[in-house]
Amino acid sequence: LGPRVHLRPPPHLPALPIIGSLLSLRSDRPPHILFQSLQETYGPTYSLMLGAQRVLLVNHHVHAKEVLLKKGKLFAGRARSVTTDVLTRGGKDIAFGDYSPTWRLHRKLVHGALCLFGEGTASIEKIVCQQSQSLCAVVSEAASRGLDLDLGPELTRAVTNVICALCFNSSYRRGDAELQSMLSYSQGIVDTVAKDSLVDIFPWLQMFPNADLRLLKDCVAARDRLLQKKYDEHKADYSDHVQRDLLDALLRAKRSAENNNTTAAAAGLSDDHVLMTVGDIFGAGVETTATVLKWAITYLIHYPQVQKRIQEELDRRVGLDRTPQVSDRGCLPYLEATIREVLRIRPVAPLLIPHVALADTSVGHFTVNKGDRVIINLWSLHHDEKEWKNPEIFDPGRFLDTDGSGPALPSPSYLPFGAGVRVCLGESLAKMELFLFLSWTLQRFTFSVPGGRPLPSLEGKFGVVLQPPKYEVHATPRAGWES
Ligand code: HEM
Ligand code: PLO
Repeated sequence: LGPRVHLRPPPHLPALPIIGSLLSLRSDRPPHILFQSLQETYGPTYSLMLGAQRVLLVNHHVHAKEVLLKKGKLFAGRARSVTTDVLTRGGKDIAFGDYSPTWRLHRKLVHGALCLFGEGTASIEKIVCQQSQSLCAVVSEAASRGLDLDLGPELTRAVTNVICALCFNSSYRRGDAELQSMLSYSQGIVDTVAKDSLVDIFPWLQMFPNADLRLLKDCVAARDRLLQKKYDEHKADYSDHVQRDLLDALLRAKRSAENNNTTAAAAGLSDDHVLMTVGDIFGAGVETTATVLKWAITYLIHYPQVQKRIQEELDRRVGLDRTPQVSDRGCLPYLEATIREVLRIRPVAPLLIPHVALADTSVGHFTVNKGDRVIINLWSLHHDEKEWKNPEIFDPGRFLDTDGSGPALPSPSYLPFGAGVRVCLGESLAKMELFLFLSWTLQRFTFSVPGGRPLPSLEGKFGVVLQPPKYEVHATPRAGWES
């Protein structure tokens, strides 16, 4: 008798024909919180039906790691949906593209291009420091004129310029029209794509175009115009001898396949694939990092004592005579712990991107069928009361070792970037950006809400990324940085 004998289907929510478990999912709470609370009735791993689609929900780290790491390849598939197909021309990108040789090739190409840039990470560091400098100049200018500022667009411009440099070897000035258009189409996409909106649950609803789908299509069209323009420019002055950016790296791979008498399409390097890969990196590079920076500032405003302790650490370890650099990371453990805590308490992608089982398999003692979707509820992992004391309290101290001198990983229930074959491709870039942008700004400014205004909400707006609210901050230059 093998262990398989004990396999059984997971507990499941009630389901009706056609509408599936929709009646049990009616709620005014966002999906990650609803899925977390359903554990009380069904246990940490359960299944439900979205229309005719079976979905497995995983709310505990042991099963999450079985899916992502131990059986990573078996669960590396992605589902198609109406909205992600609009965004990615039918899954021709990395994040929403199914497991395939093409997907693997594009991950490898991006990874290689980002590493090349990194050569000792010096040149990415230089780009991020330039943008930190420019960000600080804008904040300083507002502060000197006594103006409060919505930091959101400023942080977004800074991270956009970093990813623009890496993807397209270009950057934007404040107020640039193309940047403005990018900010607004990207928000439109974040608001509409991959939400398990009715269109995604009932594919036949697309015959009745709804407002979300219209908005998404318009925003994607605007994005595609921008991507196409960059692509045409790069093709026009492409050279085999210089690789300026990610787009050049992809073009080089495409040319080399073509020189070997393989058609670009056969090699997985059609124009569509190249454009969608750059679109992913550009989109992921902007929306994720900008979102975390906004959450970080929001929490620092709520917890001024944390802000003060980071600044004291900066004063001690970096001082006033120079700006922070990547090599300071090791000696600023409290800042590092704060970044980890922000990523815990408000994970950018609280449900990751749904995975798909590529074969019949199992999770724990539960059977999983080929084609089932698997949603890892990162929110549940990061708010598990057995793993995290008072999970809704923001406390960077949890990520410090006992004597407070170095960072620590207090629980295995922590996966802000996912894990395994589908792990985030931008983890090290994102961490470097978070560290540099936060250390540069906190060295110079103290952030607070303008006098008399309420603190910004910590609730977050659920979508393909979990977004903080918009609000204005007051920046006070620190001693030695008054201009
Ligand atoms: C995927 C988190 C920044 C590129 C993911 C996933 C998570 C994640 C949770 C999904 C993993 C899964 O489905 O199992 C984050 C966080 C970031 C961040 C918290 C910032 C702090 C970035 C950046 C880039 C990027 C800067 C681009 C350079 C990607 C890509 C995927 C991905 C391409 C899809 C991977 C695949 O499906 O094979 N990220 N990410 N991310 N991320 Fe990130
Ligand atoms: C963000 C809006 C852009 O206009 C398009 C885009 C591309 C890639 C997506 C990203 C959006 C949101 C965050 C995603 C990323 C791929 C990986 C990343 C989903 C929709 C995460 C956090 O998983």
